[in-house]
Amino acid sequence: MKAIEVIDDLKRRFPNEPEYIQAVEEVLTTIEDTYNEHPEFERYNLIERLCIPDRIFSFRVSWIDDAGKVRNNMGYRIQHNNAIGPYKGGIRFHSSVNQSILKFLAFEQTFKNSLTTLAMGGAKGGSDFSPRGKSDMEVMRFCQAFIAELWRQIGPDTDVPAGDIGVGGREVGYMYGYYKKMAREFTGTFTGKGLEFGGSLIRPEATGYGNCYFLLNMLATRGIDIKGKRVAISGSGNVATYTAQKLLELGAVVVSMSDSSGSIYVPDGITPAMLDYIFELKNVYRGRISEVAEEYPELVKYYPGERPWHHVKCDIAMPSATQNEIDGDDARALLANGCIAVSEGANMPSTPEAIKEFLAAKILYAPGKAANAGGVATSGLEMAQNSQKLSWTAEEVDAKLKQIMANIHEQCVKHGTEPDGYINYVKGANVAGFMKVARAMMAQGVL
Ligand code: NDP
Ligand code: 2IT
Repeated sequence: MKAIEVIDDLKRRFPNEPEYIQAVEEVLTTIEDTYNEHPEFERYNLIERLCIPDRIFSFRVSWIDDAGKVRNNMGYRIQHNNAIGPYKGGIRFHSSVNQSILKFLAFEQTFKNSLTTLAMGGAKGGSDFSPRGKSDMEVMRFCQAFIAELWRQIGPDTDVPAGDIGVGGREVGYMYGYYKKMAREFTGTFTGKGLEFGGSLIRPEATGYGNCYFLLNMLATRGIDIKGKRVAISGSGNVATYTAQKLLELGAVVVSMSDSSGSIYVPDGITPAMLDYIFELKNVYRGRISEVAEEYPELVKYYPGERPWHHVKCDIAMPSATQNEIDGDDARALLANGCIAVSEGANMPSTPEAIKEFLAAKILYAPGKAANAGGVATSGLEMAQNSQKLSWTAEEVDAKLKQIMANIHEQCVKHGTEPDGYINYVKGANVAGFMKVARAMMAQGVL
């Protein structure tokens, strides 16, 4: 396999899908050598079958808003690969959603899920519907219309969706409820469910906590203590807020958060009371991050329209908002400001140019498919609990999450350590994630 030839061919066949091509290119260029050590892979044209999703469902979602107007959105589910387990991955509701973005996410999910060591294939779904500014009833009607189309394609051993951007506990509850009504079954077909109906303790916290655990493993390779380290976080949703919570517990100083309208800079660090305010602001009032600066004018500065990377002096960056939110300039600014580690809560937040900068500077750099895998891993634990009709304690789930993140770190070290000792986590995560899926695909024949 020549990575460049496969990529060129995919570009020709899918010319309007830049995010998908970007994700494929990152993986193929790092696994090329390993792949070519196995001529049997090429005989089975494994690479093309691994890059192109098994199937894509796309459909119109029609719903009625509070004013009685009929609205139409697009809905999708990409079932990418189920070689190692049922399709598994989140659902994203955001105005930017399109097929290219969901294809990149489903592709990434396949490798991420493989890294968790649990039996989960890769999928992703979503809609260009945005819950922002919609009433609860509108969100409910939309979720029901979305599942009315999708329910036949998902199931506890077929395809198990969960949350992502714009989809949290509220949306999962509405979608799961409608799924249950249509399928006439009470099974673990969604993860991220409410605790009263099959959800797992620690699932809401898991992506952010898991990213912090991964970061601790990375810092340990250089004997660095997290206490007192200044951390810039982007986003202020599920992943960002629980990352901040765990960082405060660990004694780090969280100096920024953001949303799509701008970012806040908190030179002395976000306090526990401020973080409580942010949780309430985001989850109850569904407000904006700018309101934190209004509430704490002496402590917080707001930068409208800006991402956190330029104006914040930080030791560590944990991008936790969206794809391509750190470009080459942002990466250079972070490095110039003394950043020693980047651990990605979001999926593909760094552009290829930014990744090049981080690797060239030989800082600790963890790609999302390793660092944010704690979320889906805990979804896997939720599936296991649902199958057994049992609930584990928060301590049990947290201990398993820590162990899984340590395992992922170990796999990255094993497959990504370069001759000079530098751990290339991009290569490590891609090679480790790929090999398990590849072996499973080989064993199952051409499908
Ligand atoms: P949320 O919807 O809870 O939060 C998303 C946050 O990112 C919000 O602050 C939002 O701001 C901001 N954001 C979204 N889109 C953009 C954009 N285009 N530009 C700038 N800011 C943006 O989502 P999550 O916290 O769940 O997800 C965040 C990231 O983490 C995503 O990349 C997701 O794929 C990834 N992830 C999530 C997991 C999970 O379990 N939830 C697991 C693994 C990865 P605003 O309110 O203004 O839109
Ligand atoms: O990107 C991700 O890993 C998620 N949004 C979580 C997926 C899941 O199935 O828990």
